[in-house]
Amino acid sequence: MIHHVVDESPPIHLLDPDLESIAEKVFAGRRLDLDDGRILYDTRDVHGVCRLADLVRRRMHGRAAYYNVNRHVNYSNICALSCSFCAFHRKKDQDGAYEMSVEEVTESAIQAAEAGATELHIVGGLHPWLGFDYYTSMLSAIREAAPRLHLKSFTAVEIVHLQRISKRGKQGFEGMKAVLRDLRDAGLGSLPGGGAEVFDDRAHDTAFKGKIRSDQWLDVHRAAHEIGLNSNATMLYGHVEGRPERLVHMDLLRRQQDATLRNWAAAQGIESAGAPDAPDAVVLTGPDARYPGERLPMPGQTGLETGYFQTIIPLPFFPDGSGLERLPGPSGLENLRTLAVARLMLDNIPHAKAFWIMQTLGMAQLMLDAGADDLDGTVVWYDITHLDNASTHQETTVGDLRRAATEAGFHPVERDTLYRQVERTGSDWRLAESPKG
Ligand code: V47
Repeated sequence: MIHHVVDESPPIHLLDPDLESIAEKVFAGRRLDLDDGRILYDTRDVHGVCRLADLVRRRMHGRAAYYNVNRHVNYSNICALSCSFCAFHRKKDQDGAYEMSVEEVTESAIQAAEAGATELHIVGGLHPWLGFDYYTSMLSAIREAAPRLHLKSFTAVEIVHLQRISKRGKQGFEGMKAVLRDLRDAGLGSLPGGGAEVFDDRAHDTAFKGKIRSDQWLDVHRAAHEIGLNSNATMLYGHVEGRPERLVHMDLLRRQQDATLRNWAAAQGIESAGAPDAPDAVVLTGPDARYPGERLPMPGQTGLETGYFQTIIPLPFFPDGSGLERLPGPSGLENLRTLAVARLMLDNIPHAKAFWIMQTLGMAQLMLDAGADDLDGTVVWYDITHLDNASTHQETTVGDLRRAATEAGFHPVERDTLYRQVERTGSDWRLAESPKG
């Protein structure tokens, strides 16, 4: 974690008087409630919302704009589910269906490591016949061949699938933890935030029927956090859900993170971090000199091993090629607002990511001024959206990401998956010394 001196804040001009009581709370580091969230979504002063999110972002991260050097590998698109929002899945005999062998995945990992990647993001469909062994062998083969690569792998729905096929016999939460331990021992470093979609049963039954619901998604991440793995959280929006469901989604993530950070603080003997009018809340976004050191478990810290949600990643829905092609998808302004609202509401998740692949690099650049502190990475072979489009295999260079951040007035900072600063010369990299004191 990198400590930042908070810049002198320029005054914030709000055009909507309804935003003033919210601004007071933000200035004081108080928690926003769901009614505040509704106002942030309904106000015409979307730029006022962005300014408030920017204040919070600068308190936490100064002018740093994080990115990483990463690669995505989708080991198979064959999936037992057929979610209507997803353009990626195929059935076994369908055109375009594929699965990679452990050797092929490992070869991609070696190439990624040789190109200087620090992270491999590995996800795939719920493959109907690959055994549990395939997954553990994949992780351990990569760890053997490319030991410095952090493996951010498998969404919560894949973990539930792996629990089913692992034949470990343990059910429920303890079974999840056991499977996660097996995966961790094989080389798993953290969980990506995918598959959360939106935590609402009606939207779920329309667009993601058959996929795990919010309670199971949250349980998988809680299990990961309990065994010391960090994870991210996505929110897929702009399809069949509405703004109120997005706020519920944020609230559920926020509650779970409160409990995780509270338990960690109690076990460390750290005084309760409660916000003035919400004693159970752990608010990281206030004018608080104790962030991050006394608010978050730091990587490598000895003592209680606790993971937590590192990053909120709002994902705008892409209708093309999906079963919901009739829908228009969210507008640019809605994307900007949703990122800013997520930054303000999710006051206990340290990072907010503008995933440039889905937001576009130009929009991600604007989002740096509206709450985002992370652009994701250099990413090659991104297949989840835009599958049949020749330009689907998207890559940006470190130079492009750094230029985008600098042009927007930020300091580009390369990070590893756990947000530790990376120093790099070409494909050679090492972790920077963390600041003392
Ligand atoms: O879970 C699927 C989404 C997610 C569509 O953790 C779609 O650092 C838009 O989770 N339109 C996968 N989105 C991507 C993901 C992710 C990406 C980058 C970084 C991280 C991280 C996580 O993509 C899926 C689903 O929610 N998705 N189909 C679509 N048509």
